[in-house]
Amino acid sequence: MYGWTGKILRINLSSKTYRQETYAEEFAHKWVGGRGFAVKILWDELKPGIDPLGPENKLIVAVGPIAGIPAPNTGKTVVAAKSPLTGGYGDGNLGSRVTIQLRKAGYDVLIIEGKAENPTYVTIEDDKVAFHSAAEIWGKGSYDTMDWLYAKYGRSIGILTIGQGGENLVRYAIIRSMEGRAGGRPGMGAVMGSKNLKAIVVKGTKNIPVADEEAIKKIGTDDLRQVGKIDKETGWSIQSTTGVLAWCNEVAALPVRNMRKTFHPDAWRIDGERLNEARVATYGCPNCTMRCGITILDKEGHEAEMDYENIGMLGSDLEIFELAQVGSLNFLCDDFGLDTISAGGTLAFYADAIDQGAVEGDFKFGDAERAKELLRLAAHREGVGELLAEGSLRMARRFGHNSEDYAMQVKGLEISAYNCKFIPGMALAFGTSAIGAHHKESWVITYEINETPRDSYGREKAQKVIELQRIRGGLFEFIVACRFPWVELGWDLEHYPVYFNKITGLDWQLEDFWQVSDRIYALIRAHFVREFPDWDRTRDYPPRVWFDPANADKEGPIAGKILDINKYDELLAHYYDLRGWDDRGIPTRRTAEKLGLSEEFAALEKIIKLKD
Ligand code: PTT
Ligand code: SF4
Repeated sequence: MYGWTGKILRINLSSKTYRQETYAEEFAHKWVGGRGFAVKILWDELKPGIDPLGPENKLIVAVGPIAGIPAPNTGKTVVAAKSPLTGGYGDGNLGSRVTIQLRKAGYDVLIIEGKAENPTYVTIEDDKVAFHSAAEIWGKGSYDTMDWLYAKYGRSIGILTIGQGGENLVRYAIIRSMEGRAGGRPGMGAVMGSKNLKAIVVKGTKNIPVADEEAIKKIGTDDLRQVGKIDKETGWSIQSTTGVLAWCNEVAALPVRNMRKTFHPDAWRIDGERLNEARVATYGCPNCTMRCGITILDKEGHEAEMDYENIGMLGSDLEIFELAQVGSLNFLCDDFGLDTISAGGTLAFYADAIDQGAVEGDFKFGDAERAKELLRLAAHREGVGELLAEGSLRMARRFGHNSEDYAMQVKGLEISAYNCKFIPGMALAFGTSAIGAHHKESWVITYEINETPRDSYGREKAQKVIELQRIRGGLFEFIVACRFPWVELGWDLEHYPVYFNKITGLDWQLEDFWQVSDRIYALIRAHFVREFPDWDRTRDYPPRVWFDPANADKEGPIAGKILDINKYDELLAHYYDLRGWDDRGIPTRRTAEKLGLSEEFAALEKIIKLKD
């Protein structure tokens, strides 16, 4: 088998044992890699109802067939587990040297199970796995931890680590890797922490099995150069992801004040132009020629790496418009290992709940110093941090007073930095995003605002959401590559079957990938339904406040406009129909069969009756 190493490394932290397992070609062809491998393994191996923060949960680290080869943006890795934030399948995708080192060590997948007795870190060097005491690094931030590991093992190693947030089981703790890379929004860092696992270090020396090595070397190297050239010509990485902030402000899509407002006159102070002016360094993932990580000096003088989501959620949504202060909040999230989106959304919800009288507290929008202190408290679960560490949905359920209506999340995962109070297609994208409200699955917002009437709820919007989910939540997550060349530079999708075929020796067309995407989407949905057998379509609704006329903007481009709940429900019905899911949002028996999931759905049928 080319393209895949065909090997899984299973590590048990309770017994300090490990073993290599092989998987069949059929498994590789059906699930391809990354998210595909993770969703199938977790489906097979997790018992429904387990505590995501208990030893029965498993952490999967998975790459895909094109990961790590010299072709554009192939330095990404998927981390996945049952989510402590949503209770369903959760994952994330981060740039890491682990991608290449894991492939060179001879594996496509790591399965980490059990729980170490004491704080531990694990090293994987080809066939050798060792368990080490993490006593010296437990309690340290992710930057110090990475420096400590680099000093011991050299800078070429792949590292996945957590900060204090993961150690203290903050439900939105992420996993960190090289420089500013972070991933696993739905609490993958907390799952590592729950296993007393501070870090995973990987180093490999083998060759990645490629069918046509000469061809991939030539095409991949040419294409890396080409992507770099297009980036230079377009100037995309001058502002990188933050270029979108000014646009969001202009079209009334910016998160401001817990998403109660959609634009702000001070937004320019934290936009991409200001960020580029403040730039002190640029970082990127391995195998990337359009490096997008921009760092600035934060208020305390640390280097903080900033993306749009981070600035939107820790800046405008908290009404903090001093770039260095936003940098400080970003740096703290990175060091503590907290997801910036959920951390920002949770703090914004807290300030809003205090404003609305749902709870007493001493935090106000715009108070950067207190926000920093609250992040520290959350990461250590001290004082009010015990509450903040739970995320906005659980907090709302404790506060009552209808505060759940303005907890800006779907399925427990905080909404990324796009305020959709009047953007129906993007609201649907958040509503139906596989793992909770993440923009990574379907970023339909530019299509919707630039190319369609914003107030339409037509079937074509549901179709577009699915089309993007197939590419973003599917293709890029299972072949495992960064999607930015395609999203930002218009790099043709047709390049991907070429890489895939040269690597695997197969002859797939783009259409072949969409079947895999739909299969993965259906099985992720099955995970959620298995955990929540009372599943109904309201779980695919965004928060109530986006439907509340009292919450409509009073001025600006969308003054007086708000989402219509009945029309949203019709849009959702189109989405289900196009996907072959029933009116509860569950794939039908026929769809499951078509996707080769009869066995999995027969198991699901023991929990909930399926429809034809
Ligand atoms: C991703 C989510 C994002 S998406 C951002 S900014 W973005 C936030 N970044 C965080 C951060 O930084 N520090 C932190 N403590 N928490 C953070 N949480 C947020 O996490 C990321 C880039 C970006 S920057 C994006 S869009 C693209 N995402 C990709 C994806 O999801 N899949 C894929 N195949 N390619 C992608 N390319 C781009 O990668 P999650 P990274 Mg992250 C500091 O993982 O859980 O999906 O959350 O991976 O290596 O940092 O690169 O405007
Ligand atoms: Fe990493 Fe950015 Fe390059 Fe994508 S574009 S591979 S996120 S540095």
